[in-house]
Amino acid sequence: MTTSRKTLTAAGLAALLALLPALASQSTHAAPASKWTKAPAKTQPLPVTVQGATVAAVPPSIKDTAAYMTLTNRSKQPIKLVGAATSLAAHPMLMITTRSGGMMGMKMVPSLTIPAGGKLTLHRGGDHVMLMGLKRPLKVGETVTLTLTAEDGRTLKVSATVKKN
Ligand SMILES: [Cu+2]
Repeated sequence: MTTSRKTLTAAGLAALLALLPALASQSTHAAPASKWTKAPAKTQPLPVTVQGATVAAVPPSIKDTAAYMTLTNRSKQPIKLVGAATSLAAHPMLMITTRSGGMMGMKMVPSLTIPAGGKLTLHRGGDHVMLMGLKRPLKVGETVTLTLTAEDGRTLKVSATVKKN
């Protein structure tokens, strides 16, 4: 009994050892591959038109601001935005404005959707792209770049003007 068990274990171990390099190489190659195979297939730009993109000017001591714009979806499918990026701020994020019992607040959300053939308006007191942790003071009138990312990996570059409200 003991002998056969030992044999099994040894065989099992040998099989496992033989598998390990395969598993290891699979895991190191498979993860980036699945992540990147999506990107080349989605090189077309998002069918979205941007109008009136602005970033609210803030005094140099204030490190958070927000970006506003109107996004028009020219496709027949809703487009879910899942992220925002910019070199301007440490933590760009998608936010909604909440109201409860007369109190206004903001809440980070995982996505904002532009309805099929419709518009999503990002505005003060509504949905917006929050730019937390500004890395430098913004100048009124300057143009800054934001990148919005959709759920399928496609991105949209947005040029926004820094404006005083
Ligand atoms: Cu906010």
